[in-house]
Amino acid sequence: MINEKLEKAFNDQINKEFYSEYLYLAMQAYFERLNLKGFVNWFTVQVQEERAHAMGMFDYVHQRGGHVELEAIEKPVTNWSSPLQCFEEVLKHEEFVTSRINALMDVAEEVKDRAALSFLDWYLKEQVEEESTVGDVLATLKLIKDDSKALLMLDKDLAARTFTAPVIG
Ligand code: OFO
Repeated sequence: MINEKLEKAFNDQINKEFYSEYLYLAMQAYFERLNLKGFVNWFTVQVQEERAHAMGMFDYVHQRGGHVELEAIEKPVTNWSSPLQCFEEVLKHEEFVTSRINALMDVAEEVKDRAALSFLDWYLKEQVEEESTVGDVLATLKLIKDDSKALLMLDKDLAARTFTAPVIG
């Protein structure tokens, strides 16, 4: 049976993961408005990944005999001044998520739940990958500046991203 404090911390993180899904869906809509279909595709995959992150924890809490209690999802920002500014926000958000996963692991450590720590290892590695992927797109956007031809080339690259359901834990 999962410790109550840890159950609450998992529930908080499930809410954050659903918020991530919602935020990236808002960004997907932003790129739809800009008619940049490769970016739209990139966010479509990102949205699916966030849902998988949330559901991985949702299933885990149940597997451990705990209860999931869903809370309201915060309204995300829905507009950005440029693709560059949008990706700056993506990186900031992923760094925030990393800090939350670390905090969740702190609770698992505090209540000496080694099984939960081992489960959360996957999320920690995933955050390293997420920050690196986002950092790459951000670095390219910084180089592009106002060059619309280069932006369209990046858009074409981002159209190639595909979703593979992760095996969590
Ligand atoms: Fe983007 O990693 Fe989950 O939130």
